[in-house]
Amino acid sequence: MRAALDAARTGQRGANPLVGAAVLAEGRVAALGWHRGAGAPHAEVEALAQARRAGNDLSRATVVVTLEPCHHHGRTGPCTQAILEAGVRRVVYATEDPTPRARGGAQALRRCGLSVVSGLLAREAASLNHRWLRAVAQDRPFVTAKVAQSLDGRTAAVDATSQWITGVQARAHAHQLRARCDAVLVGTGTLLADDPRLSARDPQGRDLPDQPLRVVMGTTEVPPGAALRSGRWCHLRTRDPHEALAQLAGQGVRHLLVEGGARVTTAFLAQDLVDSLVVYQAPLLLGAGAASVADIGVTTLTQARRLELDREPVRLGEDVLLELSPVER
Ligand code: AOF
Ligand code: ZN
Repeated sequence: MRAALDAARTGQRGANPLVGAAVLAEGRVAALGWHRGAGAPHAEVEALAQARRAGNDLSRATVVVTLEPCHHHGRTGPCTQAILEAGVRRVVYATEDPTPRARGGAQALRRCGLSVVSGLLAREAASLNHRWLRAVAQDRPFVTAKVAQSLDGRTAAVDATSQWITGVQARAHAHQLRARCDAVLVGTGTLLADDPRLSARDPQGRDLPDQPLRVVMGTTEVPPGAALRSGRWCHLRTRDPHEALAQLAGQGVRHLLVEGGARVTTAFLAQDLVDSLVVYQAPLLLGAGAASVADIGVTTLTQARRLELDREPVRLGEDVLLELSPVER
C-alpha cells in the first residue's frame, strides 16, 4: 500500500482522485500502476496490464489499491470487471469511493467470491485526496486556479500591458492545462480587457483535440464580437463563486479552471473554493503593476493562507511552475 500511495502521487490533481495500485504475485510486488488523470486508464487496470506484460501468474495474485475499485462505465470501463477478468484472488484497498456513480465495487467483488479487505493506510490515502473528497462531498466541480505572475506577484505593468509575462514553454503548458479541464472561467473584467479566446491550442496556434467550455462570470454583458464566441461558451450572470459552481455542476462540469483576473481569483480564494493552485512564476519585476491576488481577508500574518507544494517545482524555460494545494485551516 505504501508503494501504491507513492505511485498515486505521480498523477494529476483534478476532477479525478490520485490513485495508485500494486499487484502482488509470486510473493513480491510484481507491478505498480497509477491513474494519470481524467480520461486515462485507472490505476488497477494499469498495474494489471503491467503485471501481465511481465508474464506473472495472476491466479493467486492480490491487487492493492489506494481507492475502492470503481464499479461504473465512465470514461473507461469498470475496474471491478478488469479485476474479475484478471482472475486475481484478493483485493486490498484503503478508502471507499464516495462518488454515487462509481461506488459499490467492494460489494460487487465480494459477491463474485473475491476476498476484499478495506481500510489499510486509510488516513494517508484520504489525506492525499482531501481536496477532491471535499469537492465530491460538496457536490461541486474541482477548482484549479491558474496564475501567471512576475516575481513580485504582478500580472500586468502599471499601464496594464501584460503580454507576455511568461515564456513560450509556460504558455504551452497552460494550454495543456486548459485541455485537461472541462471549463475555463474568466471574469467580465478580463473579458473586456484581453478579449481571450479561452481555447486550448498547441504552440503553432492550432486547436488541441480536447476543448473546454468557455465561461464568463459577472454581470456585464458579453460583447457581440467577443473572441470566445467562436466556441462553446456560456455566461454566468453572477459574482458569487458558489452560485457559479452550482450552475457549472448542473452543466456536467467536473473540473473548472479559474484563469482570472484578480477579482475572480480573489473571490474563489476568499471563499476557500480553490482546490489546486497552479502558478507560472516569471523572473521579472513589475513593481507597482496589478497584483495577481487582492484582498482575501488577511490582515495579519497569523491569518495568512498557507499552501503546500504538491510536487517539486518544474523549470519551464525561464519560468518556474509551482503546483500547490491550500493547507486545511
Ligand atoms: C478506480 N481506480 O484509478 C480511479 C478511480 O473519469 P472516469 O470516468 O474514468 O471515472 C473517474 C471516477 O472513478 C472518479 O470520480 C472516482 O470515483 C473513480 N476513480 N477508480 O477504481 C482509479 N481514478
Ligand atoms: Zn476504476
